[in-house]
Amino acid sequence: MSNYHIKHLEEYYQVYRKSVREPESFWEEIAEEHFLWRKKWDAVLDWDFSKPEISWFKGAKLNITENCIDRHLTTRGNKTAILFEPNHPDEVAEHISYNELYKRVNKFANVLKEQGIKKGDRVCIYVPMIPELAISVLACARIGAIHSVVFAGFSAAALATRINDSDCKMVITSDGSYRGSKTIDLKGIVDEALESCSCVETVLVAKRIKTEIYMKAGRDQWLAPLLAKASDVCAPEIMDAEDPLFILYTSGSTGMPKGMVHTTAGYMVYTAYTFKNAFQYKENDVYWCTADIGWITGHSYIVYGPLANGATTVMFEGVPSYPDYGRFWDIVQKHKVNQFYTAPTAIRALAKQGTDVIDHYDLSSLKVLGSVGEPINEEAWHWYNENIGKKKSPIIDSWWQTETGGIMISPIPYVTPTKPTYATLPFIGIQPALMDENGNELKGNQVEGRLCIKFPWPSIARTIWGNHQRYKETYFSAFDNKYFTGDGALRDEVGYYRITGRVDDVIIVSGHNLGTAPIEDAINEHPAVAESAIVGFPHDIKGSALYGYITLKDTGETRNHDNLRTEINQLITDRIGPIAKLDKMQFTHGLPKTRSGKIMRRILRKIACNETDSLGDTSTLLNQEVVQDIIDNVL
Ligand code: 7RM
Repeated sequence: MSNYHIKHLEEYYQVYRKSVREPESFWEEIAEEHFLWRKKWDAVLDWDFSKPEISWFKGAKLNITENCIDRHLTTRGNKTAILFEPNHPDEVAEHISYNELYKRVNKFANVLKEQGIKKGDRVCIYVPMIPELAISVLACARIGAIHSVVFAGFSAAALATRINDSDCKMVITSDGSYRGSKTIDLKGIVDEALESCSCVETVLVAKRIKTEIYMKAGRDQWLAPLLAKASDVCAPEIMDAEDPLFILYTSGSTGMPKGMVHTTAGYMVYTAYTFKNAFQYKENDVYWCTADIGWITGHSYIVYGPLANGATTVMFEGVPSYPDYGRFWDIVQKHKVNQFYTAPTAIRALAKQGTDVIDHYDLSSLKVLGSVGEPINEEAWHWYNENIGKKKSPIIDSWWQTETGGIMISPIPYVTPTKPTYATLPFIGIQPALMDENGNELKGNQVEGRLCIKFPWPSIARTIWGNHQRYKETYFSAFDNKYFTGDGALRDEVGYYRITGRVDDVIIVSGHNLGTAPIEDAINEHPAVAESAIVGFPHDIKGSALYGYITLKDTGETRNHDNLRTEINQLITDRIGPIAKLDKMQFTHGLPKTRSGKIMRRILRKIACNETDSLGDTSTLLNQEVVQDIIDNVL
C-alpha cells in the first residue's frame, strides 16, 4: 500500500487513521519517499499553538525548485510542464517542457542575483497570467528570495500597501496585460504605486502587449535583454525547511491585509501530496486550474503542487467570457484537459448562459471537476455535474484557505462518494473540530459549529509578516489550543462536512443560528435566480431579520417581483423552514465581489443596516459599480 496515493475508500480510512494516530511517522514517510532533500530533518514536528510556533522537518535542507524541476529532467525532460493558453484563441499555445522550464527559471534566477537580490530579500511580483509569472515565482524560490505575488488586477494603492508592508526591494511586472477585449496598463499602475514606495530599487519589465511605456532611468529595466545574456545554469540556494518561501496577502474583515508567511518544506510536502490525491493525477494527464497565480489556489495548485508531481499544468491568461462564453470548453477540448478546477462564481456565470454553447465542444477528456473559493450552492453543483461532468466526473468541493496552504476538506475523486454542497471528509492528516460558542467541542455527528483544526498540518502558515501578535489573535485566540478558521460548518450523520460560510456571516434570527449558504442555496433553486446573498439587519422582535440580494438570470423574466418574492420565500420554507424566510428582497444587477470571486457580504450587510458611511475601501472589488446601484435601490 502506498500512502502517497489513495485509491479506494477503505484505504482512505486506514491511512487517515494512521495520519492522526502517528502524524510524525506518517509525514516522515511521505517526505522521505517522495522528495529530494539535501539533508534530512532532525525533528519531524515541533509545535505549540499557544505561542503559536510550528515547525515541520526542522533542520532539513532543500530547494523546492529542485523538487519541482531538476529531479524530473531525467524522466520527464521533454514533457510539458506549463501549457500556456493565451488570452486570444488565435494566438498559439506555448508548451514549456521541463527542460525548457529549467533553463528559463535559471536564467531568471541569475538575473535576479545580478540585480542584487539575495536570499531572504522580498520581491513583489505584479505580473499577469503569462509564463513569466510562474517563472519569476520559481526563480525567486531558486535563490531563496521571498516572493510576494500581488494579483495584477489590484489598484496602485493596494499594490503600494503590499509592497511597503513587506519592504520589497524589487518589483517584477509587465508593460501591460490582456483581459478579454481589454488591455490594462500595468506598468502605469506600478509607476503610480512606487511614488509611495521608497524600498523598491529595481523594476523588471516583461513585454506582453508591446505598448510604449515610461521607463524610469536607473530603476526600470526590460527583462528580455537581461535574460538573453544570463546563464541558464544557476545552482539552487540550499534552504532550511523553515525558511520563508513566500508571502501572500489576504484581506481580513478589518484593517491591513495580512501577509501570510509560508515556509519551504512543509508547504512543498503538503501541496504535492494533496495535488496528487485530490485530483488523482496520472502521469500523462493535463490538469487545469482556472485561478490566477495571484491567489493561493494558483500558488499551490497551478505552480508548486502540480510541478512537484511532474504534472502538466495549464496557465490561462484570459477570462471565461472572451471571445465568448465557450472559451473554457474550447480550452478543455483543445488541450484534452483531464482535471478542471474552478470557482463557484465562474460556474454560476457560465450556467447563466445556458447549455447551447457547451454542446459545441467535446468535453469527454474530463475526469475530475473541482470547486473552490466559496460554498458551491446546490443549483450550481448540479449544473456542473450534469452539463460539464455529464454525471461521470466526480466534483471535488475542496475547502481550504490562504492560511492553510493546501486543501483541507475535500472528497478524493473516485474514492469518496460525493454529496452536493458537502466538502465531505477531512484530508489525510487533517483533524477538524466543531466548536460551540462557549468553546466546547461538539462531539459526534449531526452537529453545527465553528470550524477549527486541532493539530498542525505541514502547510499551515507560520506567521503574519511583521505581526506575529496579530497571527496569534486572529487564529489561535478564539479557542484554546486550536486553529480557528473563521468558517462555520456542520457535520452530517456520516461525518461529512458542509461549510456554511464565514462565521461573521452567521445570522441569529429569533435565537436560531442561520448560515448564509443553505438559505442562498434554496433561493438559487428558483429557475429565475442567477445568484443571491443573504445578510442580517436589526429587527425589533427577532433580533436580526434576513435581507436578500438577488440577481436574476438574463432570461427576460417579466413576472412581477411580488410573485417572485412569494415563490422564493416558499422555496426557503420548503427547504429550510419558515424561520429562514426573508423579510426583504432586493433584486440587483450584480453582487459585489472580491477579485477572486467571493461575494462581499460585509458590504451588503452595511447597506442593509443603513451604514453606508462606513463601507470601507471598496476599490479592491471586482465590480465596484454595482455598490452604488444597490445603495440607490435599498429597501
Ligand atoms: C482557497 C481559498 C478562504 C475562504 C474560506 C471559506 C471560503 C474556500 C470553500 C469555501 C465553502 C469551499 N482561499 N471557501 N473554499 N467555502 N466551500 N469549498 O479560497 O483564503 O481566498 O479564502 O474561502 O470561507 O475561509 S482564501
